[in-house]
Amino acid sequence: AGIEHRDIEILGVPLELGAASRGTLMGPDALRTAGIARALAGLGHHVTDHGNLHDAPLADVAMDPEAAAMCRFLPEIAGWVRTIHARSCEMAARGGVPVFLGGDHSISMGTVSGVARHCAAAGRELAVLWVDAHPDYNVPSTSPSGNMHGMALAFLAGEPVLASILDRPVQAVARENLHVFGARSIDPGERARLRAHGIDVVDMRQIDERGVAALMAERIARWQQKAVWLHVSFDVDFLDPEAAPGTGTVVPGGATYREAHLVMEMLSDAGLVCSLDLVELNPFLDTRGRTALAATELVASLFGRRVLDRQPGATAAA
Ligand code: 4U7
Ligand code: MN
Ligand code: MN
Ligand code: MN
Repeated sequence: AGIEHRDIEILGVPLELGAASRGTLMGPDALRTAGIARALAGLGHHVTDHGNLHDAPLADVAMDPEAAAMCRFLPEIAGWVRTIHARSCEMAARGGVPVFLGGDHSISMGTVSGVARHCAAAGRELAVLWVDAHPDYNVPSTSPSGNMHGMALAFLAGEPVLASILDRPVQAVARENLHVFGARSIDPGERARLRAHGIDVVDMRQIDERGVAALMAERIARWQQKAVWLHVSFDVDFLDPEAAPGTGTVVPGGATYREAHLVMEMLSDAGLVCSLDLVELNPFLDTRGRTALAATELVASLFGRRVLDRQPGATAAA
């Protein structure tokens, strides 16, 4: 069975100020060195690399001052988010598959909000799969660090205190359409908010107990029923530090290399993914490109690479 060929549009977003450690600004270039565009083109896709976004001007953010004081590099990051948002919305509207190479995870405030704006205009329901060791659901008052990559999903859920990061109304993603997958580090205030909001969080224990296949099959069935636009936001710290040492917030007990591929393969079979973030790669911390290469292989799986063709009906049972 052949794969469906798609127009893939790559945009590098070299932002690092949302994370505690410097170096994710080299992420897009390391992924290019690892051969991400070649791998996708080799699968038959039409790939356009738009290069990297440039430094954005500082933004004036009308946030409550007490909250703003808890957000590190707020004017810088809001400037980037506004620029990313405009580009993302434009890319989504062109009809290809936008692929954003980070950059720390605060870029997703722009990428996903841009896609969300397009979906609202096009009448598509948006679902977001946040593949990550962390839910990134902090608000300024619950963040232990003030680092904005830990607040990205809360912003996308429409958290009012963060809304002024964007210079236009935020098209919030419905809470029932937010899915965190792979969590194993959640802050106390963050946990309380996730529970209060009823967010679907798959932690590593569930993955241990039930396996990736059953958990993904359940979610895929729901997404297919609703014919959603699925945006995947993939933080490389989902992977165990053994498989992906090149990131600033490693947490032990992560997904194996194969578990991560199975997520991608199942998503690819389902044909649901319309946009992707690949974030938090820090080449300065990497070991001989291991994390950049692993991430590149995972993206290839997401866009159709298979070891063997599968027979119709050979999909995993829930
Ligand atoms: B990442 C953290 F306290 N929760 O808010 C925080 F543990 O994009 C980490 O998922 C956030 O890597 C990690 O600073 C953000 C911390
Ligand atoms: Mn993250
Ligand atoms: Mn993370
Ligand atoms: Mn991180």
